[in-house]
Amino acid sequence: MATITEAKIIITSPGRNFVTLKITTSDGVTGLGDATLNGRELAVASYLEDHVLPLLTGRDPDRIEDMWQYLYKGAYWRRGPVTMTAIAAVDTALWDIKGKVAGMPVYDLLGGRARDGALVYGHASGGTVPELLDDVARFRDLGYRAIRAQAAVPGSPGSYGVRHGAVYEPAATSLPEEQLWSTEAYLDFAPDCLAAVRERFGFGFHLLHDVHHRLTPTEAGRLGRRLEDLRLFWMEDPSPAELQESFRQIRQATTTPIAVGEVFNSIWDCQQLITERLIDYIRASVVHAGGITHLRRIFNLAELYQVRTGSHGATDLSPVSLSAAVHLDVTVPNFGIQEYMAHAPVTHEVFHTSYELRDGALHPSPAPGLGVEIDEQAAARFPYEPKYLPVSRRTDGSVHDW
Ligand code: KDG
Ligand code: MG
Repeated sequence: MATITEAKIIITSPGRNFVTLKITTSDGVTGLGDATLNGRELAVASYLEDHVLPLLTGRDPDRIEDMWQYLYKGAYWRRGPVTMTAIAAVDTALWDIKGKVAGMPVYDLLGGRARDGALVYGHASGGTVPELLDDVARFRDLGYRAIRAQAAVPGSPGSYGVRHGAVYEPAATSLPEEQLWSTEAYLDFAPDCLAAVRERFGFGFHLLHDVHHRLTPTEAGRLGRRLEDLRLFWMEDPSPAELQESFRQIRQATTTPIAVGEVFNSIWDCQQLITERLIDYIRASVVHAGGITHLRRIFNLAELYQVRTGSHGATDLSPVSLSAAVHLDVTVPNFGIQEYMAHAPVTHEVFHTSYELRDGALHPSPAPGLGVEIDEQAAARFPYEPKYLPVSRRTDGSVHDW
């Protein structure tokens, strides 16, 4: 029996911060897991380094489910983003190893492909509506069949999702930037802005929009109703979702499809949302929801309730978890869409990937495992840089959801 002989954490910042777990077995097989928690990276690194790595040496890398239960139940303290991201890293690395040992891509270990590739959506944005329209045109020219549209709201400088450089990167400052937010200005602006996209480009592609947790259920219901004629693929994170039952109010107010879950860590965060069909798409990710093992459980529950998948895939999810997501996406019957924000070219100096974007879909490679390798020498050239996500404040100075 092979055993785990080495496990180490690689912290690197090629374009942005990433925390990666690398596990090596006695047979010399290596596996990678993403452990990046944007703005709180070192907490997960310490959880792994100080409390998990000492438990791994000598264990059987084949027993993925047992490892998951051991780390989850064995900690006594359950759930939460730090714990679940750390478990995800171990889980993902073990699936990578199992695939390499079997000589199979992870999607074959998961039952084989149910589709050729995973439809993705790209992120169009603009400081003004005309700029947004130009960006949508660019994504259409690149062959994207689904596009998220965000624009700066006049009078609300803290608008979410507007790219300033080549890559959208909200965690950009060494202390949190405080941004001004006006819900009133947003609600006046968003319907006209999204209507302008449909007016110029028509309905021959999927249009998505991210509210980023900034509305109350009443406001979200009103927005969803105003957007109905635009036939959005989804309205994302209309309200913070700690109170799962509050989504019933949004649901009753509008037929605009609802997507939620990028900040969820476990199946219990979305149990009611799924089983009462309060959402249409579940956005939990491999890295923040306990790895392939636990995300598959969430997706399987969702399948029973006709809820489809739409995994989070912003650039703070490393190429390792993006690849893991795509392997899972192509196997589950209830796949909906995969978010894809291409990483900065410098990120690929460290992470060598093999998935491919073709015809608006990501295709995992048939290479054994997850098909991602890390260049540790390159990683050492990009030391960690403390970076925080912004904080939103309303016009009266009080803190709002970012
Ligand atoms: O780290 C936070 C980002 O991942 C998040 O703001 C991105 O909302 C997001 C999205 O939909 O990609
Ligand atoms: Mg989002």
